[in-house]
Amino acid sequence: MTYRIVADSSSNVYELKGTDYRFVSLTINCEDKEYVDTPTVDVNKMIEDLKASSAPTHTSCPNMMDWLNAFEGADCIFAFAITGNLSGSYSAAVRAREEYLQQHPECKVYLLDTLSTGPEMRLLVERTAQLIADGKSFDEISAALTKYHQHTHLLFCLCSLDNLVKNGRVSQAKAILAGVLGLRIVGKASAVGTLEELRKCRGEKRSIDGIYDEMKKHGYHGGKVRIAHCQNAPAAEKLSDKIRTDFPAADIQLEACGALCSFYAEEGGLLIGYED
Ligand code: X90
Repeated sequence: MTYRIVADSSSNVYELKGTDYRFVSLTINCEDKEYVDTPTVDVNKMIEDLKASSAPTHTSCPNMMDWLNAFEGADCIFAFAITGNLSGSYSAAVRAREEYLQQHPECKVYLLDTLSTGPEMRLLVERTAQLIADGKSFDEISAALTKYHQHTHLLFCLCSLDNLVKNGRVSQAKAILAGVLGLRIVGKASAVGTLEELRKCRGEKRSIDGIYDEMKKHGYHGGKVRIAHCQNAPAAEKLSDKIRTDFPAADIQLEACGALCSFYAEEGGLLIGYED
């Protein structure tokens, strides 16, 4: 019995040591350039190139065949997709699961619309790897994941919503608010997998304080935290230090956003996945 974990690249998980793991890429397109989200993308250069170009930029999700290829050869699959409310990745994965189960009726596919992205997806992937390592059955793991998902959350802090607005992922009205100089939008992935604004903060210190306040308000009490930043390691470290003053033993890890998350989170952006 082979177990495999598959997630789309919005999770920023490109490899998982000791686990049969595959990712399926989203893509960023600008004029004649294409950035397929893999760990080899030079994200800093991508951001510079996109800044220098005035052409419209858009993104595209993996298609059914991308997911299907990632499933191929495994008996039991656990698959995680970016919120279906903002991307077609989950729909493509649904079709891939149907196809895969038709071709291999003996196989099993657990597929989750994470209603989220980035580091919350990482938490789900990591938990899955742990459950597999613990020798749990497909059904036990599926039930545990559905339950665990109720206790994982995503917050974000963004300095700009430009790319989200330009690509129709949040309304223009929100963009006008975010456009006010020096304001950062702290928000969360809503229950239906959309961006929900929680507060506007001026400056980095206030926004880090704001994020941590929101975490506590939403039930954080020392669980795992994964922070993905777009060219903003210092802010991620400050948030991590702040959490550790209350919870010195907390399992916190920081990472740089991959291509897709960097494109939408934009320079300075933070994505925070945490357990309540
Ligand atoms: O299918 C596609 O082309 C991809 C579209 C993805 C759009 C959203 C990406 C968001 C990345 C931004 C802040 C956190 C958002 C919370 C989501 C519920 C990160």
